[in-house]
Amino acid sequence: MSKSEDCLFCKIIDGRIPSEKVYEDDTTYAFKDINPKAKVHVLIVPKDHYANVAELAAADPAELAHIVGLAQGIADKEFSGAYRLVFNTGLDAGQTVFHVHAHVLTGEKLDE
Ligand code: IU
Repeated sequence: MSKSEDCLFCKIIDGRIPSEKVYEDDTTYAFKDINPKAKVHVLIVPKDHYANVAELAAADPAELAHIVGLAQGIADKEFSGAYRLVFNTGLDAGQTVFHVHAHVLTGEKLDE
């Protein structure tokens, strides 16, 4: 499992920083965003460290597909199956944590 020592989300996955876990399996961890932008706002992260979604897609497309499936599952459980899936990629797009994470926004009708 590849880790990055200074990475905040690696520390969350390891439990060194607390989080409100909603799901975990061998490869993937999901937790509530501390600053929710929707009624349900979950971050899904691969346990392996990749800086962004392009790196993840190139190295492990099956994990990316797994994350999409988990997002769908959360939206099915929490709402009507509708959700917004966002991967901010790069500083100028608002990425602040450089461990790839899917924002899953659901639980209510979202603004367009
Ligand atoms: P961004 O796409 O890199 O901007 O998203 C980072 C998210 O991580 C952001 O929505 C924060 O609220 C969230 N977050 C968190 O849930 N827990 C933390 O300890 C920290 C950030 I720091």
